[in-house]
Amino acid sequence: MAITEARPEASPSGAHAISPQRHPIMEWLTTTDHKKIGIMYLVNSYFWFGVAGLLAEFMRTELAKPGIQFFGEQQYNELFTMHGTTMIFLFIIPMLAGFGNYIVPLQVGALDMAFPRVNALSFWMLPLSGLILYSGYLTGGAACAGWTEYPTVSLQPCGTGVGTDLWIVALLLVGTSSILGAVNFITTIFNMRAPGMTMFRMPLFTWTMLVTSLLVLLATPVFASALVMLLIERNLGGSFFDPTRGGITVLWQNVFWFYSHPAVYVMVLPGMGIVSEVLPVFSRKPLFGYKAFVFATAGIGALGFSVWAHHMFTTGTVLLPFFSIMTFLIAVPTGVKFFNWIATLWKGKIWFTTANLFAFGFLTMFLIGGIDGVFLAAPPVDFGLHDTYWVIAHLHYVLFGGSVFAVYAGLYYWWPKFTGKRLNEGLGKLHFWLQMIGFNLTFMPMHVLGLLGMPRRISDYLPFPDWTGLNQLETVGALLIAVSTAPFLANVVLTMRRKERDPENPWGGNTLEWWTTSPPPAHNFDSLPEIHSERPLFDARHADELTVHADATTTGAR
Ligand code: HEM
Ligand SMILES: [Cu+2]
Repeated sequence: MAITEARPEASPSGAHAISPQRHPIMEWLTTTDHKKIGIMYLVNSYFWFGVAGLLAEFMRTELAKPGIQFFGEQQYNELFTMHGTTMIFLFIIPMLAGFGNYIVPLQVGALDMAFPRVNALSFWMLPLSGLILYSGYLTGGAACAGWTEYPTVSLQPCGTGVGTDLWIVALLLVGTSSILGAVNFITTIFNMRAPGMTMFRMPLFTWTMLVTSLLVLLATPVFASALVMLLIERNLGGSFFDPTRGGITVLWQNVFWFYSHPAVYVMVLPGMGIVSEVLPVFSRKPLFGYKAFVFATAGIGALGFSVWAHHMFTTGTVLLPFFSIMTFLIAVPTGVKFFNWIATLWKGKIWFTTANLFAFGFLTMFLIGGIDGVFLAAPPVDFGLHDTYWVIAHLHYVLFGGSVFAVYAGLYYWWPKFTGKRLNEGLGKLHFWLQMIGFNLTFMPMHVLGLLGMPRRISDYLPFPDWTGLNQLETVGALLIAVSTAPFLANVVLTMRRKERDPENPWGGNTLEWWTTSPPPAHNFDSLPEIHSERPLFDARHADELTVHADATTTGAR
């Protein structure tokens, strides 16, 4: 293929060229190479995915029938708190940052992140905060007031233990890590792009990481302030939230959601970016409406700051029409993106790889999650569904159906970049279908349970026959999700042990990360192509057929 001819020869010395004497373990522990740090992010986050998944299986086992089986109320409170907190703060957010770390410098043609040592610091805070969070279990009880940690609960007997303080400290660390990471991404993207890589020639994943980083930078300090207030209130006699001591309870909710709603986009925008890399490559077409996609991403980011109080409709303290309308509005740029994706697929030569299947999984499941959310955006509906299983269905269709499917799309797509070898497609497809079926079995019935009025965050429920049946279905689904990861893990091991390597650019990718070797050398690139569009490799392959103008600002080679 022309692409291998166009690719420059990489240095034969490879990644260890910089420090040949160091022990490989020391090399990983002290590395400032964004690729190694990216891999550590991914491995660490995936580990916490497993831990939080295990807690979810415990919850589903408890809920398989009415009555208390294994976990009493307090233990169940700890389970869903630790599950939600871990999934969000130790898995999804850092997992996507891991992709960003590995891929963004390569996609913009940079040698590394702007601040490599700060990058290492951002990473190492994460395993530490995980240990701090889970050490709560050693102090007689982990945090138990939900991942939202409302002071109405966290200041009450349930939350008086040290576990809640450890939760606060752990999240302060995660927040600091995120902020440092965001500064690093923003600086790298603004200042370290290769010659010719204008903003509107950047790959879409890089664009989504830029907008995500801006959200993190603006929102996370607000969350940090809330955490510090809660820490002071709990330990130093402050009174911010406790109304019996002059505090305002909904203050926490305002500050918390001012961060946590934008954080939803931190968890989803990079996933949209991954899907926007995967779909065009496997449809053999450029993404339809590149600029519209970029503006829609920026629009979602900006609107994301004006909707936080839709989590507080039932408190009676917020202006319902305003927050409702703003929430409906967010569906508009999201809809634009769906048009981008569908039009990209339209008449494309679709290649049904595992990565692409997961991207389709993202499109369909995230769409359901989005529609669930539009229902909740209508206050009269929300008043009925608030704190029921409908909300649990909605949040999992967004975060699992959206983010997790996108994460797997990214893993299958970029695995040959990380390792030089593709994952096995047969096992990959088995993984996809088991997960797809398990996911829907688990979370689709939650809509019905929500409509039937089953509240969230309960370890026991009344023995209505239709509740029990649906709950059992969900438990089976949750087991199937766990089973679905077995082919994936087996795939990873088998691929690692396989000797022969795949072509450097097995999918025919068009963005800069595919210009260099797989895996890339420590310094990333030996040379760079001329960049005239958002698909420099396509241009290089078709240089003889196309007249590309160096001053073209957008997509030259259609
Ligand atoms: C193996 C797959 C999963 C299963 C079986 C599962 C199951 C559950 C269940 C049963 C609850 C409800 C607890 C309750 O209200 O009583 C829950 C809550 C939650 N889950 Fe999951 N979940 C899974 C994956 C995920 C993922 C991937 C994420 C996010 C990335 C996530 C985020 C959350 C959050 C934020 C909550 C709310 C916790 C709270 O109420 O404080 N879950 N999950
Ligand atoms: Cu929200």
